[in-house]
Amino acid sequence: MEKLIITAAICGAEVLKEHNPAVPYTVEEMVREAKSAYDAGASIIHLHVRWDDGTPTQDKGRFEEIINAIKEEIHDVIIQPSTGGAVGMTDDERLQPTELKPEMATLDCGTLNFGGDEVFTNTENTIKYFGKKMIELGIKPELEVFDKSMIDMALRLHKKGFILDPMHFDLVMGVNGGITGELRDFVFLRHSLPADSTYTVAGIGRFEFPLAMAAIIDGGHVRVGFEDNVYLSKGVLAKSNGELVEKVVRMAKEMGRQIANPTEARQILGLKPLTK
Ligand code: KMH
Ligand code: ZN
Repeated sequence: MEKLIITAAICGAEVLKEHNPAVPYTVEEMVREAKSAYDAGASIIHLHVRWDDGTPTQDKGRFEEIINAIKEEIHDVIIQPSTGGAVGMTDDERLQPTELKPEMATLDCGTLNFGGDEVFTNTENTIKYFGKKMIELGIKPELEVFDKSMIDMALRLHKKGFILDPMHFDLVMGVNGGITGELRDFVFLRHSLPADSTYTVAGIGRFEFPLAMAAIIDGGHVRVGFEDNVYLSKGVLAKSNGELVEKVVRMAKEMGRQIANPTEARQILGLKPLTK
């Protein structure tokens, strides 16, 4: 079986220090959390950024500052900025980090309720616009799907040339408004993907580790991190993103699955090798 790629979603746009004091906002905190995840075995950092007071932003300069600071500490890690940003941001606001030409970025494949009155809007034209932009800039999209219909949308837009092969999906499961994190739904989504695609699974809250185990067994890949879940186990806050990654590494080892380093992750995902 392919080695396991672990992505750490270290920050997100919604989770706060009130939920877990280790949630990073400042440049130094971002570096600390990225490094803890990398040292534990993550090869991809899914990155949202905040201002020092915790406000989410897609500001290009803030992304640049934080990416440079992370890369100074961990040179070979794959940085995957979010183009989802936070609910309510405009398309062009969300796209700012793509101007830095990262290797990967997320591409959200549909609109969903996001709890309360919040709606995370991704119209068909938004997805086409983001897809085209990523092709122009040579960025590999991680296709974030929060429900089965979003896989179908990605496949339609792939046929029309807005998304290129090889496709890589992120099954985000358990968002309030999206598909549940139950195993039955994981099997449904997983078997709805093209055979030549790769996927990672991001289980929200209590679904994080059961779905990680399902993907480990199935040959998929795993995303963990404070964006999705702040607990190491029931009622026990994780001290760092690294602790969440360490748990996945332990689970993978028990199941005989080896962990991919960033070079191996690039090979699996069809990314260019690092030149220096
Ligand atoms: N913060 C959510 C509204 C992404 O990173 O692409 C969107 C999100 C998805 O987190
Ligand atoms: Zn995200």
